[in-house]
Amino acid sequence: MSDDGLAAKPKLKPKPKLERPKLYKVILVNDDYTPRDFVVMVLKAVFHMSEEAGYRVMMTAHKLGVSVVVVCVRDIAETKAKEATDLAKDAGFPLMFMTEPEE
Ligand code: TYC
Repeated sequence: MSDDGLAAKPKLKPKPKLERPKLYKVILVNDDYTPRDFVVMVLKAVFHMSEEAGYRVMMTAHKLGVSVVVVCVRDIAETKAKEATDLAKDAGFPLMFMTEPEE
């Protein structure tokens, strides 16, 4: 095919750059009052963890003071942290979940 300059050129649409969303950690905080079983129950109910994973995360917070539960987008992290903290509050326990941006 000779190039008469009329051939349709593929349109080069500039691709809008999708920024990768910033990720947030949900952090479980230890306290002296919430029963271990209750912490594991919350981790299973809110974060869909297995008994074993929940126990491991709970024991890490128990021993070290804090433990990372999950890393996800901000909206989900804040919703889950609030849901879990509220579940404990309703049961009369001071259990706390915080969120913080991942470096
Ligand atoms: N330290 C609590 C106890 O001995 C158990 C516990 C573990 C509470 C982890 C909170 O994030 C926590 N009953």
